[in-house]
Amino acid sequence: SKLWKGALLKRSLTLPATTIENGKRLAAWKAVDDMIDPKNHKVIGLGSGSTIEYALHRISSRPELHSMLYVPTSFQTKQLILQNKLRLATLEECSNGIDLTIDGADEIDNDLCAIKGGGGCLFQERLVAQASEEFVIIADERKKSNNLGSKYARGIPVEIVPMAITSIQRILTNRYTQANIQLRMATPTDKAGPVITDNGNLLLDCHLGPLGRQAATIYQDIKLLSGVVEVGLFCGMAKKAYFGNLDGTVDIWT
Ligand code: ABF
Repeated sequence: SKLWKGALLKRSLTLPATTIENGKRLAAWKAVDDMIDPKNHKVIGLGSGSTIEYALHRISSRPELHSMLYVPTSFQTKQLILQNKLRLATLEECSNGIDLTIDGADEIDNDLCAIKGGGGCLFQERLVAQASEEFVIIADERKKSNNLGSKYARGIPVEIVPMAITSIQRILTNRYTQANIQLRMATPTDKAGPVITDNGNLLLDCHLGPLGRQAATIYQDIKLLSGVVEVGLFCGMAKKAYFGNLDGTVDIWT
């Protein structure tokens, strides 16, 4: 269509039908088309990561979605909103809240509990999600899980104020004796130093093993420690999850 624009959009249109990237695109496009209401929505929150880029492309291709405000959850998403010439708003400006937020995730279980923060944006993602009337997750089929923590290899991300990093790593290591808890480094060889989040903090990746139904409890236990800014376990937040499958279909979990 003449309405479609943007280099990345062109890239996504040429994707073979059975790729992970196509799964991301299918989920993102369906969620945008199903969930954003051009007549009633005024403010939309946008998550971070590669799947959310496809949501941006879809929004960009539909002029009736250009009048509303878009709230980013990271430096990456802020740049995408600007590049796509959409209307940018900060969370502070949205005194009436956010109508809907669409975001990616790293692993999602049948209760729509999700591991998030593989991209390091968990704090702003949570802030925007909790300010939203509705929260929807988009992902490719690899992210479906029967037992949270059994699939995503990097562990539960925890964002921590720098001065607390050593003490919290020690506390968590003592508390979860089977766990492997690592400071996230910018490169595998550690030469570039630790990852610094958009908020100037550090990240611990906590391999706790499969969580079963304990995810919400573990979230609270870790979040209660002073110095912890956010924990990448999002339970009881999502209303729906859209999964793009390799066979070209989309599954919707509610
Ligand atoms: C954000 O981006 C994060 O919470 C999650 O870690 C990541 C998912 O990225 P992708 O869509 O690239 O897999 O949503």
